[in-house]
Amino acid sequence: MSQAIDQDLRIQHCQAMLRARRLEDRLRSLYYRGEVAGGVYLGKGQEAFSAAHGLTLRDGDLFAPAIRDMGGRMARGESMLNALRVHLGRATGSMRGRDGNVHRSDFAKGILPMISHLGTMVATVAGALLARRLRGDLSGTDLPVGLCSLGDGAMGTGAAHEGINLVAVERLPVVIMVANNQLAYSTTNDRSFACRDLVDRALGYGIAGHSCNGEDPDDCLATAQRAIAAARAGEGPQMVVARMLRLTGHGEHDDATYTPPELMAQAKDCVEVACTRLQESGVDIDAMTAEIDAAIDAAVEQALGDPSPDPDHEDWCAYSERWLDQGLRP
Ligand SMILES: Cc1ncc(C[n+]2csc(CCOP(=O)(O)OP(=O)(O)O)c2C)c(N)n1
Repeated sequence: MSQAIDQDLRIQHCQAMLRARRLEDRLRSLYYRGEVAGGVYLGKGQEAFSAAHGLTLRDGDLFAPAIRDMGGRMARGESMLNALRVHLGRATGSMRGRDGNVHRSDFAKGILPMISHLGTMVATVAGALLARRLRGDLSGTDLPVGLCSLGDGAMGTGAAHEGINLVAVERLPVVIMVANNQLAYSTTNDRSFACRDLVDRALGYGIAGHSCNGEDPDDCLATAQRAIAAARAGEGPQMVVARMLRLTGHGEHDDATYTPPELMAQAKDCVEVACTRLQESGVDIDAMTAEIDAAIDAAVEQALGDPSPDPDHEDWCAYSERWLDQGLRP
């Protein structure tokens, strides 16, 4: 159910979604041009849900994105140039050309490097928040929040279960954001879980559960605001489950022809929904898109001109040592 959302927030939300969509469209073409080593994994269809949560976080919070969270990353202000440099394997990117896509982080913005897409980040977020509790930084009713992104497939892993149970027992200010995009690789929901809805699991863990329509941008914003506010206020972990369809393959090497046609026929594209709504209220979406595309053009040109890593002149220091040297901490 949609509820009234402030127009400025809707615009910011749509901007983050469009940045994600247009940047990922470009990554896709770079992949097909042979410029990207390794895979390209896109969040097409999930931008509204991801960006709503990213937008609702604030400085000092932690965000553990999964592979389809370009929306949330853009909403947190991740640099498009860095995302391109990492995908293109450039020495100037934050992974220094050692990893080609989804493991990039930005500690200054509280974005953690993904270990795996399959549930491991729940315990990582829990550990980071427990460390803050030990330091005395986790009391009161205005808590830093840890946001952890999972898919419907990830919800079937032992790592996710152990992590969610841990955050529940410790009553940590964690929001488990579950994007049920109805496919895990090619596995449909009926082969992934037997409960009515993944949100029903919240009850079993002893945490609050929220359902959300992932195709409705306003509903995504309203639900993210409710869940993150509750975690911040000390009400314990929250689980938000949204339904949408993955509108592309698992990765761009996969044409998704296995997607059941009846799911495809019912699916709505959240970016189109957001743009149409704003256009109807007088916002110039073409101008917004043109501005984003110009920024992407400039970033692509710069990243393509950047050097690849040179093994003869590598200092081989670990990424963690580098960010500790810079005084950054998760
Ligand atoms: C422990 C582990 N098992 C399997 C994989 C391979 N794998 C990567 S993504 C994925 C499917 C994930 O599905 P879901 O959680 O629904 O997320 P989605 O890809 O739909 O966003 C699998 C099986 C893996 N990376 N790690």
